[in-house]
Amino acid sequence: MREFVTIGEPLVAYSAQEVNVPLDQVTDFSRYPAGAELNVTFGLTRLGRQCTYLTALGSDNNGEFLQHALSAEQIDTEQIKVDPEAPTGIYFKERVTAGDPQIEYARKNTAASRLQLADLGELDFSKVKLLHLTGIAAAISPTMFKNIEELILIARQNDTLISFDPNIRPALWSSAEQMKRVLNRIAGQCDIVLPGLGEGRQLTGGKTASEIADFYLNLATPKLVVVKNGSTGAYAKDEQGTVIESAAFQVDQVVDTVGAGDGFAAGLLSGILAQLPLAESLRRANAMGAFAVQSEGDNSGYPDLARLTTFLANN
Ligand code: KDG
Repeated sequence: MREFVTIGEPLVAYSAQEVNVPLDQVTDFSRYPAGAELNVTFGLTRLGRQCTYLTALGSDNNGEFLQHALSAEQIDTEQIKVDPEAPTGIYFKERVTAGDPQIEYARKNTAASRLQLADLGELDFSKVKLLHLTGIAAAISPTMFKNIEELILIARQNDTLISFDPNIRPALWSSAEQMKRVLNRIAGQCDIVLPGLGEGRQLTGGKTASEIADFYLNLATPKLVVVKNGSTGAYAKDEQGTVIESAAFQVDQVVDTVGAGDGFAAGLLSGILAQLPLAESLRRANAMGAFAVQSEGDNSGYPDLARLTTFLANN
């Protein structure tokens, strides 16, 4: 497998073309590849990193659509199982001019939710530098949760760094208590934790970015916590107590906020893989977030490395 590995559920996003119309009245949708882990993988690949994505797709037109999209981005799809017995997950997304859009999932008993790590054969972690996990994958099924626990063990045995974005999705959990307990347990086993400010407040009870960072840095494994705060920027603190705050870039028009956090993660992790100083990785992360919010698809705004470099040089 390649230097970056993730596991999760790719979704086909059906994105409303009518603006500020509730989903039940929308008739015109465009189709995009989506899913938090897929978004991060797309972002990293565009920035020149080598990525492997572990998942399962149904043998349906949505699955084919995602296979084409992953192959078009040159992502390693060797470890993608096709499950003829289960559908590919999809979701519908509103188009709004202010705030976050409403979304609705159709992702119960999907191919990805049934995937077992053993279905993918031997996973060779010898060249893997970074394993990225999210709380969405942890939530979709007990089977996928077990995959995450197994991958954490494999990564630990291979000295692979692990990053974790809690990506709170209350609709996928049976209770807020369960969500909090499970996500914090995973976070405690990962090296890099990337909560949003609102997510961090819900998960830790801390109010400020500094309190949230300290909560995770006091657990067994985390060495770096980066608290994302949307249009404001990000707060990072490492195990030595070094704090770096990095401001967000201003954008003229926000088209869609979904996928901005994953773009941020891709920017940050690309810098970490390239062994850039943390302050530079955070600038990359904020820049990716700024690109992301200016386009409709969850990942369609992510730039390639040349565009990102030009943007950073000019801003
Ligand atoms: O972070 C963006 C994701 O929310 C989006 O692509 C869809 O994975 C998705 C989800 O579960 O919400």
